[in-house]
Amino acid sequence: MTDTIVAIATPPGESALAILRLSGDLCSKITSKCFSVPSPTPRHSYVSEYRDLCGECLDQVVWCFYAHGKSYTGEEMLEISCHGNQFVLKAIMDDLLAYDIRSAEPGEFTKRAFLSEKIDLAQAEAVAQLISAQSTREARLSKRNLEGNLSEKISLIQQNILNLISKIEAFIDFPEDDLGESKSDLLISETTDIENFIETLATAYHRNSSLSSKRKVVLIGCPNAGKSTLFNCIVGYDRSIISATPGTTRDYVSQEIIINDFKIDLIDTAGLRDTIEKIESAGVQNTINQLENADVIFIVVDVSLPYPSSIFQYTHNNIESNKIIIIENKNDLNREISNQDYPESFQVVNISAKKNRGINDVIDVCDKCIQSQSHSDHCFDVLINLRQFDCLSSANESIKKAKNILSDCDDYLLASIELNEALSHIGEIIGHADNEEMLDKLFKNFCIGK
Ligand SMILES: Nc1nc2c(ncn2[C@@H]2O[C@H](COP(=O)(O)OP(=O)(O)OP(=O)(O)O)[C@@H](O)[C@H]2O)c(=O)[nH]1
Ligand SMILES: [Mg+2]
Repeated sequence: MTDTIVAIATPPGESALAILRLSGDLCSKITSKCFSVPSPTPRHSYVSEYRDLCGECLDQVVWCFYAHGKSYTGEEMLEISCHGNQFVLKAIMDDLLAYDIRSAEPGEFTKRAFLSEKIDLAQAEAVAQLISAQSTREARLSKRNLEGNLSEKISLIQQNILNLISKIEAFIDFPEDDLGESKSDLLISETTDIENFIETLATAYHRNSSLSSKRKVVLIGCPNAGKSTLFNCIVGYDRSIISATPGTTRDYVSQEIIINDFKIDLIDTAGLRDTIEKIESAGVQNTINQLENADVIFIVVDVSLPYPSSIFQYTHNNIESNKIIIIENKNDLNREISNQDYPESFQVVNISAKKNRGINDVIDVCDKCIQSQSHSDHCFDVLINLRQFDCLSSANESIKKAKNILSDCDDYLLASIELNEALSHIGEIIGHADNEEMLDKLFKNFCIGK
């Protein structure tokens, strides 16, 4: 009998609904005690009052029972949807904990799914990757891994290595069947094919940073250019203070937004100017710091004023010009600026933040700029994380050694040992259930309830 575990599977805070999830042998006892349904039909939605140990109704809930062997974890499971109020959730949670049920550890549901062989380790990792995906493409690729796309490739590699081992071992067992030069060449060529396949698969790891990191978009400009007004227009509410007094924004203000396929940290900054005022000068330094690692820099200029040449001293040489976009703001006022003054390579977008005109153009140009920097194509539609990359690299080291041994044609037993070593590294990608330490390390990074 396994412990029965429970977790709140939805994020904290107020919401229309929240979900509690249970896994273990006590699930059917709970349906009997709390909902008075002793033998629920699996995968059927019930609407019931949740009655606690004292018989008091805590909420009206929708629940679904999953039978042993036919659930995510492979154990009996129960999912309860209640109203998304923290007091309601706490009351239900406390009541469940009063039975012999304990709070789930992070990732414990998925760990149980893995241990009961419902999914392999690569699929378990895909669950965490899907939940934390930072871009549409990362989410799509994680879903493909979860469906078994990576596991299929791993199993193909395993098959090919096993074939190779059996051919070599046949020679070891029957040395009188001389391999001959052509057969030996064939083995080397098969080894090279496996090596190349693993190598190509491993390179998918290198595009991870472009798939799985949030993008950073920074608004800079002279004081009063309208940065905060534009910032508020993009985020959709009054996040930053706007005023006609130059030097209003001091600390930078950051807000996470989503533009099409990417999560973005949009950052409003203090206006750039030479100042001896201590706090403002700290703000200016903060702005300069924010330019580091920025994916897109919007230079907001006020078109009703002359060209602010001073601003370009801050966008020093090491910022690539394709990351910089000029936003000509206040186009509802008479134009004073001359656009001939801009460095030629910069894109220019014309808007009035105050009148909410041209904001979609800003969003479009930002999206295009980010897309153009995202090289996410690869011949395999898979996601490879660091752990998997390390396993692939170690496997390939052994494959290379085996190939060298085969080329020298001296010790087939040693080549077979190396190939078995490679097989073991490849196997770690989809997982051995006996490596407790590795499993604990891996699942502790999951969220609770998953
Ligand atoms: N006419 C006009 N006024 C604008 C426009 N955008 C901003 N303003 C005004 O310009 C003034 C400064 O706007 P902010 O958004 O606070 O400017 P900022 O660049 O954040 O200024 P600092 O935080 O001081 O660096 C405010 O009075 C805004 O209402 C615009 O498109 N047209
Ligand atoms: Mg401001």
